[in-house]
Formats: sequence, C-alpha cells, structure tokens
Amino acid sequence: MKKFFATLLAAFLVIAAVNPVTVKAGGLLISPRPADVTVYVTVCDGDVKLAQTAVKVADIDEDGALTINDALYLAHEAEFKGGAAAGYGSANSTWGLSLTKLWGVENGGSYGYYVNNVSAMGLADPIKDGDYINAFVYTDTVGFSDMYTFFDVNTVEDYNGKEVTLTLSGAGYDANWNPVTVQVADATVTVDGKKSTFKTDANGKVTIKVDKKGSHVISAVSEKNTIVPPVCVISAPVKVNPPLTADTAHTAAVVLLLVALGGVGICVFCGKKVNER
Ligand SMILES: [Ca+2]
Repeated sequence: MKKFFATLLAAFLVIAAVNPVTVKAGGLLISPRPADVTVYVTVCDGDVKLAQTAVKVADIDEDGALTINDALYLAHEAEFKGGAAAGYGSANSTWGLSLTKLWGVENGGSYGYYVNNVSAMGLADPIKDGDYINAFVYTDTVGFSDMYTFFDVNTVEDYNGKEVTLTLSGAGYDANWNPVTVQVADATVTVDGKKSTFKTDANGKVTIKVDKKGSHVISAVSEKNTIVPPVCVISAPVKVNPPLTADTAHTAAVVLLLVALGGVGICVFCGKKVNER
C-alpha cells in the first residue's frame, strides 16, 4: 500500500511538473515556472565554427531576462574548448552590453549578431523559444565589408537525397544606408566545409543534391564578396519503429506466453529426468 501511495505521489509530481499552474500555498500565489527556451546558435569566424547548436537558455547574467548574451555564453560554455571563460566575453560600454570576445577572438569589438536573420540592437535583446541566433567575427576589421548572408530555410529535415533549392540572401544597404536584403549571386555552396560544384545564380538561387547520408552543414563561400557564411543544416530521415498496434501487442503477448510455458515444460521434464535417476 505504501508503494502504491509513493507511485501515486510520483505520478502527481510528474503531472505537476509538465503542467505548471498557478496554485495557492499558505495564502501565497506561486506562479508557474517560465517555459523552457531553446534557441539555435551559429558562430562564424571566416568559416562556420558552430552550426545551429541547440542551447537551453538560462538567465546566466541575472538581468531578469533571457537574452542573446545568455545564449551566446551558454553556447560557448557547452562547445568552446575551455568553456565561456576561455572563449566568450561581454561588457557594458557606451552602447550598452557589448561583445568583447567571440569564439576566443578579441578584436576590439568587431562582431555582428543577428536573430532570425535580423540585425539585433544589442546583446541584451530578449530572445524567445525557437530563435536562430547567428554571431560572427568580422574578418575585415578595417572596411567592415563582411556581408551577413543567409539561406531562405534554416533546416531541411527528412532529407531524402533528392534535389533541394535554396536561395541565398545578404544584408546590404541602399544609397541612403537603409538596410535592404540583396540576392547573393555566384557563391559556391560548401558541404561540411568542402566546396561543391553548386553555385548560386543571379537571383541567389541554387539547387543542390547531397549524396552522402546523415546530417550535413550547407554553407557558401564567395570570391566576389566577403560574406559571413550562411548555414542550413540538412538531416536524414529519423528511423521510427512502427507503433505497437493491438494486433502486434497481442502477438507479442502470445509469443511470450508460449516461451514461458516452453521454459516451464523443459524445467518439469528435466526435473522428472533427474528424479528418475
Ligand atoms: Ca539574462
């Protein structure tokens, strides 16, 4: 009976954990925990250092919000050799919270970061579940000619080895320095860092086909422009075991029963033989 109540309590706690509700306890209102926020962090320094790494964000800097700073810190903590202490730095400056080190590079503050391919205002910008955060080190720290580029899709799931068409765009400026999106032509697609034969056309479009199985990081390089590598991750179909139907469950139960009965039969038979000796 004790075990029954313990199981019941455990089940209740599990249900309470997955369904947080505001409850009253001793006259106090206990608010539900905020929902988990997972974002996908990409870091580039000339090439792709980190490709859409999933980061479960926590308020690391204790400013009361989940921000780009928290996500980048945690991405380094998880993936950079030596953790965030070795590879990441941010500090308050005239322009607010700013990057001082990205992927181990300290270049006096020449970094860029985008959320869902839109330039962020600052490191303290709030983020939400499912956001894609792309941070990069400027390779041209004199003219800042590095153009942020991105594909029209972040991921291609269940990739079956067939052709996929991607469009490569870049963040540019018009004559009045207003931000505009431009097509990136003549860029060579890379697969896991290696150049392919696929090139973007005048409209930034390219149709690719990857023969190798598994997941791959699709990016691009350009001989014409200095571009921040875009990232699209394609992943192979996930094998899922067929669900257990009533029929298969019934068959499995019958087989198990027969095996068990067979075992009992052998034991009885052997026991009898031993007794006969
Ligand atoms: Ca924070």
